[in-house]
Amino acid sequence: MIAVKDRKIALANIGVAYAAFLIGTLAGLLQVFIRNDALQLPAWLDYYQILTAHGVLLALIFTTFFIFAFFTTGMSKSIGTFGPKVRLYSWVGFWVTLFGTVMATVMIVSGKASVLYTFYAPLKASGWFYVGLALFIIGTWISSFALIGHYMAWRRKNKGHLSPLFAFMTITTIVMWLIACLGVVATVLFQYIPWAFGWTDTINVELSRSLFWYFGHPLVYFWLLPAYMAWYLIVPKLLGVKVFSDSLARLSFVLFILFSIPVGFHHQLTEPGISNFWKFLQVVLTFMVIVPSLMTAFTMFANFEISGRKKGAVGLFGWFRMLPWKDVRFTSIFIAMAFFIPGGAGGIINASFQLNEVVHNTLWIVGHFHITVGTPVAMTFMGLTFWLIPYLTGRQFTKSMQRLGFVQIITWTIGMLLMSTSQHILGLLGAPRRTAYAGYNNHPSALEWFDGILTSHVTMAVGGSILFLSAMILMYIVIMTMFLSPKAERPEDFVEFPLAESDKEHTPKFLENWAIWVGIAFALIFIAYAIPIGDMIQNAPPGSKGFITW
Ligand code: HAS
Repeated sequence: MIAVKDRKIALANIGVAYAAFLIGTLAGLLQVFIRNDALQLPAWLDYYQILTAHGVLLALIFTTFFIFAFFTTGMSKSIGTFGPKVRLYSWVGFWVTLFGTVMATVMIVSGKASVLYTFYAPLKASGWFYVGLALFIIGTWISSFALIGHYMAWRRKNKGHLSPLFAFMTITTIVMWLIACLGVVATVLFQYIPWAFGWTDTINVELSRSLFWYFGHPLVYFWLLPAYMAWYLIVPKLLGVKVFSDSLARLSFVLFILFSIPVGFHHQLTEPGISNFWKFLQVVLTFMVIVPSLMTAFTMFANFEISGRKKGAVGLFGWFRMLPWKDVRFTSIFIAMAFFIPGGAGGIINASFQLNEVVHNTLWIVGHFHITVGTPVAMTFMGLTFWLIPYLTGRQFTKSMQRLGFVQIITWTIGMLLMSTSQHILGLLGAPRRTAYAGYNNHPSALEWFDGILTSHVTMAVGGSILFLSAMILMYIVIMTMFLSPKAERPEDFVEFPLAESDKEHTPKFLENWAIWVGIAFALIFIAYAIPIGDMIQNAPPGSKGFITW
C-alpha cells in the first residue's frame, strides 16, 4: 500500500476526473437527442456550448486528471514514496490545472466559449477561456516535473540501473507530452490570447491550426499510452504471467516519442494552405507511428497465448477460453483492446490521403474517436478504476460491485457498438459532424440518415442513451468505492495494485538514454515542420478577425 499522503494526491485527481466525466457524459446524452430533434434547448443554452463541454470535459479534463492519478499511484508504488518537494509540486500542479479547468469551464457554461474542444479560429471565445487552457497546460507541466524529479532521485540512488518499467513508461509519456504542448502553448499564448483580448486585430488561422495539430495528435497518445501501460503491466499480472518483453515494451514507447508529434498535418489533409509534399511527408510519418501499436497488439496476443498454455490450453486458440473472463478488471480491458482493432484500422483509413477526402469532417471521424479514446482508453480507465479507487481508499471491491462492473462494461460495449457503428456508416453516407441538426430541411439525402437500422441517427441516439446509463452505473461504483463500500478489514479484503514483473536483465541500457530520443524527436519535428511553419509565418495572409457565431 502506498503512503497515505501520496494516495490523497491520486484520489484528488480521480475525484476531479469523475466530476468531469459526469458532466461530460450528460452533455453527450443531450447531444444525441438534440440531433434527433427530440429535445429543444432553452434560449440560454445552445448545441455548440454542450458539444464544447462534452469534448473539453471528457477528452481533455477526465483523461488528464485520471492519468495523473494513475501515474502518481504507480510511481509511488514502483519507485517509492514521494519526497516532500515532489508532493508539494504535485499538489501545486493539481491546483493550477484545476484552476485553469474551472476557468475554461465557467467560460463554456456562461456561453462565452462555444468553440468546441479544438477551439479553431476564427471562432473567438472570451480571452479567459484561453487563459484557462494555458493554466491547465502549465499545471500539467508542474505535475509532470514533480514526477520527473521523483524519477531523477531514484536514478541518482540506482546509478547504472534501468528504472522499473512503470516509471520508464510514465516518463516516456511525460516527455512526449511536454514536447507536444509546445505547439498549443505557442498558439494560445502568442496568437489566441492577444487576439481574444483585442491586443491584435487578426489571427493567422492556418498557423494556429497547424500549431494546434502539432499538439493534437500526440494528445491522443497522451491518452493512449497510460492505457498501454495497463495493457503491458497490469494485464500480464491478471493473467499470471510476466511482461512478455521488457525491451519491446520500452522500444514501443520510445517510438511514440519519435513519431507521435511530426504527424499533425494528417488532421489537415484538406486544408489549402499546406503543400502536398509536407502533407505527404507527415502521412508517411503517421504510418510510422502505427508500428508501436502493432507491436503492442503482438505483445498482447503473446501474453494471452503464454498464459493459456501455462494453464494447459491446446490447439491454435485454446488460450482464448482460458483467459480470466470472470475478472472484471481483465474483461473490461480486453474489450477495450478489441475495440482498438477497428479503431486503429479507422485511423489508418483516416490517414490515407484519398480516403480522408471522403471521411474528413463527417460523422465517420466521430465514430473513429469513440472507438479510440471513447473505448480503448476510457474503458481501460474504467477497468483500472474498479481496483484503483478501492486500493487508494482501503475499501473493499465487493461482489455486488464486481457484478455491477460487468453490467457497466456490457452496457458500454452495446451502447458504443450501436453509436459508433452508425456514426461510421452515416459518415460514409456524407453526414457531417459538428452540426446541431441532422434533417437539413428534410433534404432527400439527409432523410436517408434516418432510415435503416445501422444507418440512422435514431440508432446513434439509442446507443448514446445506453452509454449514458452505463456511465451512471460507473458513477455509482465510483461513489460507492470512494465513500461508502465497507472498509477492508481482513487481509483478503484489501485490493492490490496488480503490477507484473518485468525482466529487464537483457534490456539494452541505451533505451533509457533520453538525450538520444529527445534529440531524434526534435530532429524529426524540425524536418516535418520548420519549413511549412516558417512559410505560414513569412507569407502570412492578412489574418482573420474573430467570429462569434453563437
Ligand atoms: Fe485518430 C482523428 C489517424 C489513433 C483519436 N483521432 C482523430 C480524432 C480523435 C482521434 C479524437 O490520419 C478527431 C480529432 C478532431 O476532433 O478532429 N488515429 C489515426 C491513426 C491512429 C489513430 C493513424 N486516434 C487514435 C487514437 C486516438 C485517436 C489512439 C485516441 C486515443 N485520427 C487519425 C486521422 C484523423 C484522426 C488522420 C483526422 C481525420 C480528419 O480528417 O479529421 C493510429 O495510432 C492507429 C494505430 C492502431 C492500430 C491498431 C492496433 C491494435 C491494437 C489492439 C489489438 C487488440 C488486442 C486484443 C491485442 C493499427 C493495439 C485482442 C482482441 C481480440 C478480438 C482477440
